[in-house]
Amino acid sequence: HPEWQYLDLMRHIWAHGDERVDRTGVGTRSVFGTMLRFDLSDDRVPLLTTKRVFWKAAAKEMLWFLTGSTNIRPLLEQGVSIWSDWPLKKYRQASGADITQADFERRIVEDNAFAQRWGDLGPVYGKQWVDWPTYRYGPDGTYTRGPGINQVAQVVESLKANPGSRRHIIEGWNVAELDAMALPPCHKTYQFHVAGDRLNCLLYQRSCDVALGLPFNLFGAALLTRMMAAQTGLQAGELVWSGGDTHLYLNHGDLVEAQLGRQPAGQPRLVLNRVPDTIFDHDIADFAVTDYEPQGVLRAPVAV
Ligand code: DHF
Ligand code: TMP
Repeated sequence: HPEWQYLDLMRHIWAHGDERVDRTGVGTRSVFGTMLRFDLSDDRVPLLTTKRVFWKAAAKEMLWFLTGSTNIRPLLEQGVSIWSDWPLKKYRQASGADITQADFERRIVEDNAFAQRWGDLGPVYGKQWVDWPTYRYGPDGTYTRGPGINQVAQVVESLKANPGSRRHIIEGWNVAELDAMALPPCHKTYQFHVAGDRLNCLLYQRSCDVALGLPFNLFGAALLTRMMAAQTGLQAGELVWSGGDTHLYLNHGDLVEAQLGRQPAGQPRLVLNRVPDTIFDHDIADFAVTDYEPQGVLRAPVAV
């Protein structure tokens, strides 16, 4: 079963990872330089069965990237709270207010001015993917703004026009803007590759929370690959996932122990019900997961 790769990685990190103090102060066990491979053919999707993964939240996050939005408001309107911790922390620090996460989220949804002021994450994935800022160097030695670049649209076009290219890349790591981002991109580089009628994808993730982030990131990358394949008349081939600092937080021990006591079972499938005119016109209703009978939810705290 392909999921053993995930469980073996988890077991290896917990047993042999280097213990280190990380940015969040929680501490991790970590290994550097890891790889997982998943066959995406025949609607197969790397969706974990050893715990329930809320794949619709991951799908909504991916569609939110494609809209170019960097504000958590549209996510909250769809019931997705995975990006709330960071704006909430900032608001609490700035205002000194002792607001609950639920009240903060309600205010973001109900109060547009509040959402503009406190709900934005800076120029994160969505901005870089579909509106990467450009600057033109003029004869007088000054820069002027050029039009933004839609990398996703460009890769769709390059896959069709020049499938053999080795330059099909969507990049999140805009060095000049990292300091304005709530979190520099983790899943920072997606490279696509055409082999015959197959579309392969390699995701390079510089930093990976194996227990919480990775299940979402694998599903998201598979979904993106499927949408790209649908737009370009290709079949999804293989997802190659590659991690830099690949870690387990020290407070995830209960989850690790519980999950490693389970056995993967079943082969979930991701069905695309509809292929819209462009990759930007997808709706969550376009996606269905079948044959998914996961074991129970495993909760763990997110390190902020
Ligand atoms: N920080 C850290 N430390 N780890 C992350 O995985 C992470 N991921 C981010 C932003 N910052 C991060 C964005 N993605 C969850 C999943 C993905 C995600 C953020 C959070 C999460 O909490 N998942 C829980 C609950 C999911 C739900 O209720 O919808 C899970 O059990 O999978
Ligand atoms: P860092 O910026 O100090 O590396 O912290 C980011 C943390 O968030 C790290 O634990 C990796 C995790 N993460 C994921 O694993 N996947 C994601 O999609 C995101 C946004 C973060």
